Amino acid sequence: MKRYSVFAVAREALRYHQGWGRAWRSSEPKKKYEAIIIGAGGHGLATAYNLGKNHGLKNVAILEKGWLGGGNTGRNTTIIRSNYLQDASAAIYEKARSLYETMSQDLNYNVMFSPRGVMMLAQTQHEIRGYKRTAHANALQGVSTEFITPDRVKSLVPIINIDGPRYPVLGALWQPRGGTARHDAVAWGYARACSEMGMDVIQQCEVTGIRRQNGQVQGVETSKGSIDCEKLGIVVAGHTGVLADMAGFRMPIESVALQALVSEPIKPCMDVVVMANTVHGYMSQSDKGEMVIGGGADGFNNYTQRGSFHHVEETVRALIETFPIISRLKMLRWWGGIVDMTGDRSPILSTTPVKNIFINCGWGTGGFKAIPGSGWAMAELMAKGHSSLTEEFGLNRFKEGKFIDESVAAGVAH
Ligand code: FAD
Ligand code: PYC
Repeated sequence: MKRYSVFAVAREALRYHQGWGRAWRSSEPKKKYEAIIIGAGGHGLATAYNLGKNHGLKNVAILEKGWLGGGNTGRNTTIIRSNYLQDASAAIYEKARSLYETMSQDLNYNVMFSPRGVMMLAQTQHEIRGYKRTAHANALQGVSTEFITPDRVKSLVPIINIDGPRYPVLGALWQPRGGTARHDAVAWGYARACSEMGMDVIQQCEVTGIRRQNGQVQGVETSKGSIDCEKLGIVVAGHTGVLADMAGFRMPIESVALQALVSEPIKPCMDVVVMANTVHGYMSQSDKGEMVIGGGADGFNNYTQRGSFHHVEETVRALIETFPIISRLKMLRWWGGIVDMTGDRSPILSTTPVKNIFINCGWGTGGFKAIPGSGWAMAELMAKGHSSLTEEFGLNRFKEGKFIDESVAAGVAH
């Protein structure tokens, strides 16, 4: 008789309870799908969810080479905000932020959205000008942000040192309805909803080839065999270049490591998110009490899911000046993800040179916040061939020079 450990039984019970029976057992793909999405990160899962919910396309498979949310979606620092400069960006990021407000109810899954407020510190005259400009643009776009004084910063974040010798705090761009959510719950919630619609979420299924005929997609080769599809969505973040190569075209994307770390847990001491872009550091406190810390992306291309030593040292050094109370904290965990950077720091949601292949990538260091809006827009693009939210994020902008410069909004991690 087969014997199960207590943990295995508990795990199965949890899976059953979460309604993932189909997704977890379905390791055998069907022969043909209306649509295949490559990548079970937040953007791939949200795309599939919206294909089913908004467009009635439910014969869909989501193929994942690792595990649900095991890419950047489960590795990020969960900051959600929509304080971008350009109108096209404000539209998609604010759509996403507003969808986060109701996501737990929509998915019937607690994603722990916490609109605690996000501030970006201005620590140079240049940043003051930049953030005031963003606040004015946001007012016109209907995004609620404001530029606040150092005294207001201090009252919102009592542990901050606003008189830092190198970089005093001169003000901040404040978005009161920005915040955080639990990243892996976002992936799990979407996966369960997709599974409930009858879709197949197939893990440990690596796409190794993309079949085409007469300039049109036919299907994919995977580690579990060959599968046909009518439409294909490539949503693989840092592996975009690899998948595009399989489909026979090139992408204007670079893959680099971005890292983060958490401290040992301490009592609640900071209830907003603070980003210090000039010194390349940011910090929030998790529900468990850990200080969640991150900094800039590595300056070289890489596919290794870990960060470099010099960055972590720089980040911690900068944050200690701004938050002296963290100087004696022990660090608990440290990890990295491979992010997909475009030259203008804006995403790509686009048709491609191959008919019926669509691509969603280029979210770089800032795509967690965009997941629900991106999924909504990408599904519309795949179902109808166009979406008002994706129009300006097409691949042709790199040919035509119509860049959507968001280097200030991308801020800290670049
Ligand atoms: P992913 O979650 O990476 O999903 C892509 C999936 O594709 C992966 O699971 C991968 O295994 C799979 N895949 C790849 N190749 C194949 C293949 N051949 N076959 C099948 N599957 C394949 N954003 C924010 O908004 N706020 C933040 O605070 C923030 N902090 C960050 C901190 C860190 C340390 C990192 C690394 C990123 C951070 N980001 C943040 C960025 C954010 O995490 C990403 O932009 C977002 O998660 C991208 O989601 P995705 O679904 O596109 O990619
Ligand atoms: O996009 O807000 C963001 C972010 C913070 C840290 C990494 N990305």
